Amino acid sequence: MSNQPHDPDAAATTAHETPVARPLTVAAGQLGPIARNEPRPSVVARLVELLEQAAAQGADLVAFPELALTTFFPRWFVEDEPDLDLNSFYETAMPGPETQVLFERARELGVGFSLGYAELTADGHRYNTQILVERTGEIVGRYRKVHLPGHREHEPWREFQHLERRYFEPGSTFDTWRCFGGVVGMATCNDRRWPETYRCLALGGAELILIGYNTPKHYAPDPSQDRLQGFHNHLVMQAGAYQNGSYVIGVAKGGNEEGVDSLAESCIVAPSGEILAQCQTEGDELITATIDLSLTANYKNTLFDFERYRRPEVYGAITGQAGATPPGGNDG
Ligand code: ING
Repeated sequence: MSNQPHDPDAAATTAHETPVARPLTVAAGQLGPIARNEPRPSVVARLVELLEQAAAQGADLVAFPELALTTFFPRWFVEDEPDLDLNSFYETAMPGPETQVLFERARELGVGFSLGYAELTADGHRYNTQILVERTGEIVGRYRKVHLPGHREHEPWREFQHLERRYFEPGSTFDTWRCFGGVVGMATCNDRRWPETYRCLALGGAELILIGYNTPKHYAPDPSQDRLQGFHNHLVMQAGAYQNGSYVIGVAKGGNEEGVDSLAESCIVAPSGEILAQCQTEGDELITATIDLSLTANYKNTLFDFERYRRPEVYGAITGQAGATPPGGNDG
């Protein structure tokens, strides 16, 4: 073991050879509203239609939204949950009888996808889950939402609830997977607002991050943010992409869903932070972009060369505590 201190600059002097291009055509399959009583087969047919459009445009991969099989049911509180027939919103098998057709069509078309849905495990655990499916129709990755926003108990003062902390348990890992010719990670909705999400995935080598979201335009705890929902949505994904040298696809379930105006504006973001494509409607809409995963090196090997520039020994506060500790405590 050399007793020389690690000199991250030593390696940096070598010229970076031009990486071999790794083109990939990606798509965001945005959904408009899903009604509370819309049957699964009807929703799956909408997803298949977007898959067909993607295949027609030569896409290799389509990202679908969070909770893409049902309405965003955490907007409701039900005294005793069976009234909501809560379990009717969860999938106990994936693929299941009503989603199998999506996997089969994807395999026939040679198009992979990510899909958000409510997961009920055999031992009774509930997660806000996303899966990653390769062009073979095989599930290659699964992510359970880490950052659950909103609240647990009924808050009747709100126009609508945001009870994800009641209906889901949080996930506990940010994983990445080698597929589609690169390294892919996933995150869900509120996760995109936390920089830790992108950094953990990028530390796992993520070159493409797929994020589904359901975002009400009205934020009850601070309505002054309502007018900024679109700005904040793109701000966090563009920053996350740039600061981690990764492509990001943000894909919405938008429009007025069961009376709640939800943000659309799905987009495909380059590692530069630039938006390459953006949805123009609040309904079912496909956007595509042909990206080159090798271009992530332009950032990962220079400005954001983690090995060379990061100082984890200085960042202890990030994993050592949850809340802020100002000098002299919170009362100053
Ligand atoms: N939804 C929202 C999101 O983070 C929210 C919660 C809504 C936060 C409005 C801020 C403003 O986009 C989910 N599902 O996480």
